[in-house]
Amino acid sequence: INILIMKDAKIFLPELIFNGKKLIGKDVEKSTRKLGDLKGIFEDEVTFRLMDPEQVVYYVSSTFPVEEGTPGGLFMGITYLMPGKVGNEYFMTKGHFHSNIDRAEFYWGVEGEGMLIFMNEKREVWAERMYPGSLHYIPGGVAHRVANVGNDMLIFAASWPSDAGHNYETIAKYGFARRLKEIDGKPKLI
Ligand code: PAN
Ligand code: ZN
Repeated sequence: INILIMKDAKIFLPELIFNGKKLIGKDVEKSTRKLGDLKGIFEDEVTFRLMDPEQVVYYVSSTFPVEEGTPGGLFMGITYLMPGKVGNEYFMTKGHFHSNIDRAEFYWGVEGEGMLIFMNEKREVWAERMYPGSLHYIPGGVAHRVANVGNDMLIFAASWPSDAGHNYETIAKYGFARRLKEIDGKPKLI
């Protein structure tokens, strides 16, 4: 009897679309990092100063379904990192530890060729190649940064806990213990 009078549960369309390249939806927020915002992260400061500070190095489209800092929620963002170099050092993201340092994250490659650089609290550095379909688990306590090692735009996606937070200060002050440079046409962590 009950079954006969029960209404169907609602079926909705998704609020967000990730069409493999773009994150689409009403609450998608875009942030942009220009060369001028990345002062101090590249080694060759002479070359850096000759470059256009207005040049866009990367932008991130993100969705924040809950308020920043909420325990248990998740965020997602797609990063579009341009090809280029400052001297022989590839264009890269600022890089950060999470403010709640034990919070982990997934990155996955969507388009282009990249290198995901990891550094733990002991300042040990390692890297993984990033390419369409590559999936990367970034454990808690590990700083992360991505460099574009190809000739085209690098697109990668990320999902991180809503209470991770971003600590950019440690990397701004001490950097990564190694730099990813193009040596004899190949990326090397030196
Ligand atoms: C990513 C990064 C994004 C940009 O969404 O925030 O790739 O890199 P920076 O934040 O280092 O400038 C992420 O790791 N979120 O936690
Ligand atoms: Zn992160």
